[in-house]
Amino acid sequence: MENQTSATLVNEKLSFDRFREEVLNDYKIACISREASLVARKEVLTGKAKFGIFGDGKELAQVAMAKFFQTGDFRSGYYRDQTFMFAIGLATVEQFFSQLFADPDISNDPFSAGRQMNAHFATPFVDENGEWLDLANRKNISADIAPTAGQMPRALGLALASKSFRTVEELKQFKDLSDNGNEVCFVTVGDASTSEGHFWETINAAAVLQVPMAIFVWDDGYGISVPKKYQTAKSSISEALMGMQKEEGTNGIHIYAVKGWDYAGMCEKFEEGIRITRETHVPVLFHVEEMTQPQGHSTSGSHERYKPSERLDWEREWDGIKKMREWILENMLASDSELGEIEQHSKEFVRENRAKAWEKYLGPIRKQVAQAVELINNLAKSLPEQASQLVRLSSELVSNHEPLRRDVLKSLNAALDLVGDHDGAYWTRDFYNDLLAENQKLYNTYLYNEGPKSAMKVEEVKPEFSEDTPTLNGFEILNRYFDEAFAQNPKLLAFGEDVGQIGDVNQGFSGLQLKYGEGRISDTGIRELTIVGQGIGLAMRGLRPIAEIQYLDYLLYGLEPLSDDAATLHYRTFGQQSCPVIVRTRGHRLEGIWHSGSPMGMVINSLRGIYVCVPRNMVQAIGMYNTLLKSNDPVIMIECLNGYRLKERLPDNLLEFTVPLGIPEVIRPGTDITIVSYGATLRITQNAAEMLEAFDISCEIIDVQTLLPFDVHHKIVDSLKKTNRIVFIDEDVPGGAAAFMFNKVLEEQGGYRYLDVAPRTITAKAHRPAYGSDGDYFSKPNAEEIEAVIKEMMKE
Ligand SMILES: Cc1ncc(C[n+]2csc(CCOP(=O)(O)OP(=O)(O)O)c2C)c(N)n1
Ligand SMILES: [Mg+2]
Repeated sequence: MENQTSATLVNEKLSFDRFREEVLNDYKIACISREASLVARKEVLTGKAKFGIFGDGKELAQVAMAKFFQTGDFRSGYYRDQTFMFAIGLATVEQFFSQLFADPDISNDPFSAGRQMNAHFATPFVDENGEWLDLANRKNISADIAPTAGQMPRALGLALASKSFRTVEELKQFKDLSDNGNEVCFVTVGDASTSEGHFWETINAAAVLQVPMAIFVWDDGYGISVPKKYQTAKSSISEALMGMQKEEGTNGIHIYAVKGWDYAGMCEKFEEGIRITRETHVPVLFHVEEMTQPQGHSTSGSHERYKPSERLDWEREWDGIKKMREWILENMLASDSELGEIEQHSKEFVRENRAKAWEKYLGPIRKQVAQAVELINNLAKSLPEQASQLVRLSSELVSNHEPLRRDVLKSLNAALDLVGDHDGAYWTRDFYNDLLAENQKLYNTYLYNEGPKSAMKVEEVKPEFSEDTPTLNGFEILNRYFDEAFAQNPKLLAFGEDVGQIGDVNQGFSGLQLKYGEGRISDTGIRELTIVGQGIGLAMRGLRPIAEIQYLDYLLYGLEPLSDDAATLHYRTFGQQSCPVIVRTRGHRLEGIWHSGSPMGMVINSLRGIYVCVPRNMVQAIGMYNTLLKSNDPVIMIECLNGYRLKERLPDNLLEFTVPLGIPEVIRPGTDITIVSYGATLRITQNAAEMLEAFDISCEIIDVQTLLPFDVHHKIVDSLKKTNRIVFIDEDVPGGAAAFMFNKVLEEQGGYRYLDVAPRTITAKAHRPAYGSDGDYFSKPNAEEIEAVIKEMMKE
C-alpha cells in the first residue's frame, strides 16, 4: 500500500515536472517570438528591411495550437503565425530575420528565397525532381499569400484530401501521402478577413463536405484601422456563424469561443476540438477573442492614430504574455526570477540570431562589392583619362554600408559606360554578365516547373488511327477518355457543378460517377472560388484534380485563387511546392452577354505561372490532358463549347498520345497570307479562307493550340517569311489575346522584318456579345469581315 502511494507520488511529481517544463518552454517561445517582433520592427524603421508584419499579441494561442499539430498535418494560414512556426520547429528566429531582409539564398530563407514579404511561410512538398515528398511523415505549411482570406479556398482542398484518402479505396495505397486521412488542415485567419466572401464560401463548403479543418480566427478587433463593428454581424464571428453549428443528425461545424490571453483555456479547447475533427472530419472553428496588437498592424503605420486610448490601455493590460506570466506565478510553476531569466535570455537569443541572419545576408553582397571595387580600380589604373571618375565610382560603392545587389551592378554598369569598348574592360564586363546571370537565377526562375516534371519536357506521341477507328461526337470521345483515364490513374478526381450525377452539362463524365464512385467524381455547390481552391489544395497533396468551371464566363468568380495562389505557388516557394491542378472549362462562340465570352486576355495576363490551352477540338484537348497529367504544371483547359457535337475520329492510343505545349499547327497550308488563331474561331477563319480561294488568295491558317506557352520554336514567323502578310484573329476584346499574339510574333520573333503590308488583328467588339445569332454575328469576328480585311491587305 505504502509503496503504491509513493509510486503514485513519484508519477505525479514526474508528470507535474513535465507539465511545468512544457509550460515554461511555451512561455520561452512566446517571449522569444515577442522579442523577434520588437526587434524586427526596428530593423524596418532603421531601413534594413522594407516592410514588416508580426505576430505580437497572438503568441499564446499559437503555442497552444502547436501542441496539437501532428506530423502529417497541414497549415493554411496568414502572416501572423511566426510563433506557431517557432513552436513546431519549422522556422528559426534566424530564418525569420533572413526573410525579413529578403535574403535570396534558399538556405537562409527556406520559405521563399527572399521572394515573399516576411512571415510568409512554407515547407517543401516536392523534391528537386518534382516528386512528392512523404507528406504523411512531415509537418506541412502550404505557402502563405498576402490577400486577406486567400488561404481559405486552398484550405478546403487540403482538408478534403484527408477525406479522399480515408474514403476512396484506390487511394489507400498512398501511405506516404496520408495516414488514413488523419491529417487536419489548420487554418488561421484574421477577424476582419472573415468579412471576405472567401471565408463564408469556404466555411459553408467545409460544413457541407465534412472535412477535417480547424479554423482559428485571430480576433484582435481590427482590420488595420477598421474595427469589428464595421466588419462582422453582431461584431462576433462565432455568433454570426451559429446557424452552422453542427447538431445531432446534421452536418455543420463545431464552434468554440476562447480568450487569446487564456493559455490554459485554449489548450483545453484546442485539444478537444482538434481531436474531434481528426476523428470525425467535422470541421471546427475556434474564435480566439480578445487578442492584441502591441505594435499595431504593421510597420506601415501606428495604431495610436485610430485606436482610442482606452483600447490601447486595455491591450496593455490584457497582453497575453503578461497574463501567462501572472498565471504561472499564481500556480507557482516558476518564480519571478526564473521568468526574468527566460525573458532576459530571449532578448539575447533574438539579438544573436538577428545578427547571424544579417551577416549571412550581407556577406555575399560584400564579396561582390569587393570584387567590383577591385575591377573598377584596375580599370582606373589602365585608363588614366577616366581614372578619377572610376575611382569615384568605386569609393562610392565602398562607402555604401548596406549595399544591395543592384548597387553593385549599377556601379559596374556606370564604369563600363565610361570606358566603352576598351579591351581592359574585359574582366569587368565578364563579371557584370556573371552577376546578371546569377541574379536572374535568384529572381526570375521557377515560374513553371523546370525539371523532369515540366510539361514542356513531355515527348510528343502522335495519335494513331486504324481502319476501324470510329467517328464519334466530341463529347463521346471525351467520355471514353475520362473513363480510361480514371481506370488507369487512381489519383484522378473530378468535381464541379453538375459533374457528378449527370456527368457535366456536356456529358464528358456521363456514367462515370456510378462507375468510380462519389469520392472521385462529384457534384459541388455553385461556388467557383472554392471549386478552384478545392483543386489547388488537392493537387498540393499529391492528387490529380480536374476542377471544372462550368462556363468560361464564370471563371471570374474563381480567378483570384488561380491568379494569386496557383499561378504564383511554384515561383513563390522557389520550386518547393507545386499544384498540378487541371481547371477544365468551356468557352467561345455562343451567344449572349454571358455563356459566350472569350476573355482570353484576362486569362493570360492574370495567370502567368499556369498554362493556358485552347484546343480546337476534343482530340487535341485529350492530347493536352495526357501531356499535363505527366507533369506538375497547373493548367486551364478551355474546350470549345460548340465542339461537343462535332464528329471526330477516336484515336486508338487514347491514353498514350500527347499534344506538346507551345507548338502551333498549320491546319491549312497557303502562300499569300498567314492567319493566326485558335479554338472555335478557327472554323470561321476556314470559311473565310474558302471564300478567298475563289479570288485566288491562298491563306495559311495556323492554330496556336496553346496561348501559354506560345509558339516556343517560332514556327509562325517561318510562315510569315513565306507569305509576308499576317493577321491575328480571335473573339476576345480588342487589345486582348490577339494583341498578345501580335506582340509575340512581331516583336519577340522578329516578324516585323518580313512584313510587306501592315499587320492586323481582327477581334470581337469591346462590348460583350449580344444575344442570338445576329448578336453573335455583329459582335464577334465573322467570315465576311475576315474576307474583307484580307482582300484589303492583298491590295496594299
Ligand atoms: C484582399 C486584400 N485586401 C486588402 C488587403 C490589405 N490588408 C492587409 S492586412 C489587412 C487587415 C486584415 O485584418 P485581419 O484579418 O483582422 O487580420 P490582422 O492583421 O488584424 O491579424 C488588410 C485590409 C489585403 N492584403 N488583401
Ligand atoms: Mg484583426
